[in-house]
Amino acid sequence: MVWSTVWSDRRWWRRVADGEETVMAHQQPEGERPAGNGPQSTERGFDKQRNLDAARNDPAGHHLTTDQGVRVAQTDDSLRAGDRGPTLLEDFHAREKITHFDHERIPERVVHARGAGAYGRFRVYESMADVTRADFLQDPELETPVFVRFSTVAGSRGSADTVRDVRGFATKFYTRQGNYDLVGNSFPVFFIQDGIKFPDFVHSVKPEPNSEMPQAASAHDTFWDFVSLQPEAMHTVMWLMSDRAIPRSYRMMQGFGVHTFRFVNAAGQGTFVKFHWRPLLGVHSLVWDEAQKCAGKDPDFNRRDLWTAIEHGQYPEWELGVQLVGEQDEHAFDFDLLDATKIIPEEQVPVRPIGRMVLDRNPDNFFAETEQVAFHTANVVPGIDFTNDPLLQARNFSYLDTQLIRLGGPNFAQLPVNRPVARVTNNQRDGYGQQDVHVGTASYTPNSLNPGGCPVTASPDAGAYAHYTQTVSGTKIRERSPSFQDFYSQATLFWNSMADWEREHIVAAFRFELGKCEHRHVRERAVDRINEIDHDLAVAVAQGIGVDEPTATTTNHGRSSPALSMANLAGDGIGTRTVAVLAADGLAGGTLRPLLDALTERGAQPELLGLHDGELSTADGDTVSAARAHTTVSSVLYDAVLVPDGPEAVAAIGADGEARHYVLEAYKHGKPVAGIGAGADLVAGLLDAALPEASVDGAEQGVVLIADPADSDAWRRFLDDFVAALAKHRIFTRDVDAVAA
Ligand code: HDD
Repeated sequence: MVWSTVWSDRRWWRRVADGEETVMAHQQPEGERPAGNGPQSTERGFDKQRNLDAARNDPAGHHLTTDQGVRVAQTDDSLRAGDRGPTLLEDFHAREKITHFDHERIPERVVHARGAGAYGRFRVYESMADVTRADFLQDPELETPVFVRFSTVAGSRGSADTVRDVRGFATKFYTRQGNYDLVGNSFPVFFIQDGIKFPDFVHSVKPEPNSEMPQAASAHDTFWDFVSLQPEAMHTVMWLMSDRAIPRSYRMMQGFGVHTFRFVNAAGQGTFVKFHWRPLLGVHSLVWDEAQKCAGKDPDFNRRDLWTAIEHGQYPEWELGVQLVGEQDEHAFDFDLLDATKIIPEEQVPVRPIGRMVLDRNPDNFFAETEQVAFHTANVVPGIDFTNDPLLQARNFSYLDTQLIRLGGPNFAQLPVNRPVARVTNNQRDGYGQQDVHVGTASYTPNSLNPGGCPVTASPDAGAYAHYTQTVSGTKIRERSPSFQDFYSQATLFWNSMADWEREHIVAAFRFELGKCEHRHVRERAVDRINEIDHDLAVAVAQGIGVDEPTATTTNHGRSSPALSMANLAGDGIGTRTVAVLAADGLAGGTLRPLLDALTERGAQPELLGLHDGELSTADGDTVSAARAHTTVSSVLYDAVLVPDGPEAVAAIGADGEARHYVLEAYKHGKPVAGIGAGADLVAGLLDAALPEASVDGAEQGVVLIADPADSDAWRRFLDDFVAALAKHRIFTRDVDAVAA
């Protein structure tokens, strides 16, 4: 019997749907039960959570035991000869406890060590049968469980979240046909074209080997030495210098499969495909000064943001899109589809939205799930295949290999988070940590000893993977194709597509990064490379880092792609935006409550930050609770800052240097700042003092003030203006350089 027969068994389906009993794999009656880690069926499809239930260990209602299940009476003192005597070897409990602790750590991922994960679901909008036979892309009614892990690349497991880096965006689809892993990044391109360069690239960006500095940063000599000697990196370097490298939230970040993959339909026909994830909250980033401060104020900034949103039921969503290219058009572009340093401009091939993913459950245990999850680009299902992209080919080797050392042997696919919901049956045996109890005498194919010679192979019609049929020929050669040799056109395309503020941030990023390089020749060579992208950009960078401006003038091709600019990807909602509402005793409760309600109704998250924690007395004799004291957090951890009304409270806020800093720092970072009544006077006064030369208020500048909150028209306008400013995310038209914050 093959699994498809088991799982289309109507009897079992009915039992689950009717809720007659909780059915788990290990409770299935003999004959119906899938051996090992079988699929878990629900009305909605195949439920990974049921599959995980078997592994969940909840201490509620249980005694403390040894690993052998023996109950423990005392775990605070080791067994000893006399109360001041030596510890006895006989103390099996102490030895087991300490030994297990000694072995708690496993090697961190060699890249992408720092990450955060969540479970969710994916559903396709309409059948994609015309291009792929992948089962999870056929039926809009079918929900496929997923686990997603976001990560930074260069830093260690304990490094800060908000460093300048690419972000990993890896999705494991637990499909009925087996696990499909889309192991992507937040940039659509990569630094190198051939995987054989990956160790070189990673060694260059990791901390320098003599000093192990700097942590989680590309701003050092070895990185810039490498990328300036390996110019294929320059397109991705442009993305790295842009604000894309400091996302406001994983929930506000695009994801890309990067490579050109191949869809294959039931007729065996192939179509090239690039994958795109688009966040429904829009694409937003931090600013660099803020990102650096966040790294100290809250090193878990992005991880906490994802966790908290899911805990609050604000489930992040992404739309999956594809760019499809017919095989006949493989050579229709001025770049090679197999070159992972290139995008297909969306103006040339539009992104077709095909489905939606929502993340709605945090893991129960970071180590068991987020740390032990093992992604692999070669985890594909029927209907999805590879291309000859040499970066992808190397990845198809590396991911399996790395799990063997990281997770300690070949049975990592049996770890709960990695277990497919599809039935696993094969003749792979033994190894460290084997979880399955394989039954039967024959562990080979073909055999005549197991009933029916099982496990037997299946035909593609019965769901077996069929590799795309392709004629391959060629001379054995260690050489890059001439079609991979254009290193700069798309870097220029990216630069040309940026809004003014994006360009300013890129110049500042180059100056910061290269300004950290000790070797002058590295700075100079990097400027030469930038000059190949755009002369004006290179001049601007050179001026900031004290090297000669490049004399060679280069020609910018002038093309742009609007889809590349974050200015065009902002979205318009304020869902989950955080607002720091500064508060002190004596604040005006009458205007505060409707304000908080109005923001909350629109999905934002205002937080009352008291000059002290606990209850705050309001001017009308009531009390409100502070969410926390303002000294425990910082303006950089919020999307906007607001000072409410109440002369007594505002006087106290105005007298507190840290509270004043909230307003000025938020302004410097382009965030909306708002004030009500006396609070408006304070905000205006602070900004006037900081920028005496400039006219800084005005809703269009994101400075939203209301003098008289009792004026209902003005109040409505105030709310609308504040919401509109929040939706813009940042106001980058401000001149903030003079603000000392
Ligand atoms: Fe990789 C991890 C994404 C090129 C070798 N990679 C890793 C992760 C992501 C990516 C998201 C973390 C997965 C997780 O959360 O567990 N990697 C990419 C992308 C690439 C890329 C989008 C280019 C398009 N990677 C790449 C190359 C190689 C590797 C060329 C090797 C030849 N990557 C690895 C690895 C890692 C890894 C060493 C470390 C931990 C792991 O695999 O599980 O095998």
